[in-house]
Amino acid sequence: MYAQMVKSENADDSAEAQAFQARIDAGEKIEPKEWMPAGYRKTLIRQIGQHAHSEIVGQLPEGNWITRAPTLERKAILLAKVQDEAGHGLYLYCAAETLGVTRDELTEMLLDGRMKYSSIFNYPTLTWADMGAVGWLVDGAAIMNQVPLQRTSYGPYSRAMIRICKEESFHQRQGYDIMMKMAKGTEQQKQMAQNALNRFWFPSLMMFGPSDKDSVHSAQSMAWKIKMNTNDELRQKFVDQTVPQAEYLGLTVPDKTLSWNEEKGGYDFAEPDWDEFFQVIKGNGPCNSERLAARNKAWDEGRWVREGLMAHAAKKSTAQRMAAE
Ligand code: BYC
Repeated sequence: MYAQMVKSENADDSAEAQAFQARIDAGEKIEPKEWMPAGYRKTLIRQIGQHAHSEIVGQLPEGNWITRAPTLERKAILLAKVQDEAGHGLYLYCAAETLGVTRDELTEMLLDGRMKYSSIFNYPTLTWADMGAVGWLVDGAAIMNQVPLQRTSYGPYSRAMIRICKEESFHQRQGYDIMMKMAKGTEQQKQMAQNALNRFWFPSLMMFGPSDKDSVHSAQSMAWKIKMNTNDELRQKFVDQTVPQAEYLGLTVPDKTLSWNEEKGGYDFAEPDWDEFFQVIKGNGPCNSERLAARNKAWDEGRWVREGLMAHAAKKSTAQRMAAE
C-alpha cells in the first residue's frame, strides 16, 4: 500500500489541492479519512515514522545505564523515562497508521535502512553524566522542535505531540537535575559533566536538521504546516535557551566563537560539522550498526510473540464466526 501511495505522488494543482491548501491556511486540522495530496501523506508518513523510530531507538543509549544508575531513585526515574519513550513511539506509530501504512511496514523500513531515525542516537553514552546531558540537551532540543508541532496541521500527529510534550518536560528536568548534582559535586564529577556537555553539544545542534539552505523538505512542509519553523530558527532558539542554563551550572559550552549578538537578540554560534552529520545519517556514525543490530535482534526475538498473537486472533475470530452461524 505504501509503495502504491509513493508511486501516485505527483505535483497537484487540482481544485481539490487548492481547497486543501485553503483549509491549511485557515488553520484547520486535517483528519485521517479526509482528502489530502499524495505528497502531504507521504511527507507525514516519513516524518511521523522517523519520529516514532527515533523514540524507539532513543531508548537504547539511556537503557544502557539503567542497570548502572548510581542510586535506586535515579534508576526508578531513568526507567520511567525510558518507558515513556516507548509510549511516545507507540502513539506516533498509531498516528502514522491512520495514513494507511502499517506499523510492520514502518518497522521493516527502519530495519533495512530505508527509513531514518534521529542522528543523535548514533552517539555513545559513555558515563553517567551522559544521562544528564541527554535529558538536558537531547530532550531539550526535542521539546524545542515538538512544542510547535503541537499546532501541526495533521490532527492525529498534533494530538500525539500534546501528550508527548507533557512528558518531555519531565525528561528535560530530570536531565538538568543530574547535571546540577554533578556540576556541584566533586571536581571529578564536575569534569564528567563538562565532558558530557563537550560531547553532546554539537550532536544536539544537529538534531534540528541541516541548515536551511540544505533542507530539502522545509519549504513544502512549512506550506503544509507539517513543520512550523525552519531548522535554523529552532536551532537558534535552542542555543539562546541553553547557554544561560550551562552558565548556571558553571559549565562551558564547547564553542569558542559563542557570543551574544545584541542586534539580533540572540547568540552567534559555530555550526556543527555538517560533513559528520551527513555521514551519520548515511549510516556511518559511531553507533549506527550497533543500534540497528539491537533493533533487528529485538524484532527477530519477538517474532514468536507476534505469531502467537496472530494465531490467537485467528482462532478467536473463527470461533466467533462459528458461534454466529
Ligand atoms: N537525524 O529537509 P530536511 C527524542 C534528514 S526523539 C536524521 O531538513 P525535514 C528522544 C531528513 O529526514 C525526537 N536525519 O528534513 C527520544 C531528510 O532526509 P530524508 C525526534 C535527519 O524532515 C528518546 C534530510 O535529512 N524528533 O526526542 O524537513 C530519548 C534533509 O533534512 C535529521 C523528530 O523526529 C536528523 N537530526 O526536517 C530521548 C521531530 N535532520 O528523510 C529523546 C520530527 C534531518 O529525505 N521531525 N534529517 O531521507 C522533524 O521535525 C523534521 O523531520 C526534522 C528534519 C527537523 C528532524
